[in-house]
Amino acid sequence: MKPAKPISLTRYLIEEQHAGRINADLRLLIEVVARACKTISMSVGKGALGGVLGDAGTGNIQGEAQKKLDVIANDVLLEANAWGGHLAGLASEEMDHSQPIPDAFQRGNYLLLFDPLDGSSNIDVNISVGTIFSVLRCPDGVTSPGDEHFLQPGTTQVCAGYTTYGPSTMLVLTVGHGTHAFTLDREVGSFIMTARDIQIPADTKEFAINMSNQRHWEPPMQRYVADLLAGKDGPRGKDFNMRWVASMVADVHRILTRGGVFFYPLDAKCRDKGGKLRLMYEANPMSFIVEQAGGAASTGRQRMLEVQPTGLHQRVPVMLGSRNEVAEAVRYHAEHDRA
Ligand code: AHM
Ligand code: MG
Repeated sequence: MKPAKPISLTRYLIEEQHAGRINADLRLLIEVVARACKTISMSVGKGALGGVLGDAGTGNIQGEAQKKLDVIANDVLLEANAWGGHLAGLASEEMDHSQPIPDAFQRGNYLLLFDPLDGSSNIDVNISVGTIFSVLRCPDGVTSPGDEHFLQPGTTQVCAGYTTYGPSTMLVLTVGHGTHAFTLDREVGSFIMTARDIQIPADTKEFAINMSNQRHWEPPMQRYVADLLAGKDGPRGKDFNMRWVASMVADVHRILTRGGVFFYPLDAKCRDKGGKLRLMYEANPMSFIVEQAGGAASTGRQRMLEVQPTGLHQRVPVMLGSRNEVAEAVRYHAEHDRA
């Protein structure tokens, strides 16, 4: 990552507004999300002392058991974003359907989607987790948006970001003019820019995948990863290293920092659902961030940001990161499909 002049998130957003790249409502929206993420960061950081670890005893629409922190993070984001007047509606991994902003509050022109606590299987073992979010425009003339109004391809996102709650808390953001990183100064309580215009190296020798699913992958994925593992002795002619945190935010953050590729491909276990990761609040925001950093993101068969969503909780295969390596994986899929 390139070091940056250490300006605050607030100053960065005001400069973007003065440059005509965002309006005041979007600036406020991002500030509110960032403030909510600071609150989540405090809860995550307290760990066992805050009584926030463990299962909530409930499940979400995806049939996944919710952790206490999944529920806490969702509530923090919902409350923070309800009353600012910048949003028309919200949708979350943890809610069956989207919610329009209540009648009691003023409504704005944006739609916010989020995964309040991604990687939550890692909470109880004190490994990095994060929040992922995506901002869309509410279609013209719609004042009380329903799920169908959120079903816009990733190319229409006006902002995407994630926060990683790791050794330090970082917010990584794009409004379509590069990808920038901000580190939380815990004493001051502000996000301070620590990397501007992040560029993911085009080539890499590092990949991230859950290898335990290997036998369930489609043939082109099996062949591609087998060639990576063959290293110098195989057709790729170089050795590859592997990392898997099982927190997409942490794995993507490593890729933004030093390059690499991340895969959650289709496998026999999740084929009926279309994949494991969710398009609207995981794959799309991450793909926007990665593309804005010079990387690429694909389903293996289509540019991620061009997928036309059909459901709020739709799942997709995900391949993203260093653009030449994503292109290699896509090539294996294309060759397989042609044959
Ligand atoms: P979550 O949103 O329920 O936490 O699930 C998404 C997470 C990603 O962060 C991560 O890449 C993946 O699931 C890990 O899956 P697995 O446990 O199969 O390795
Ligand atoms: Mg998630």
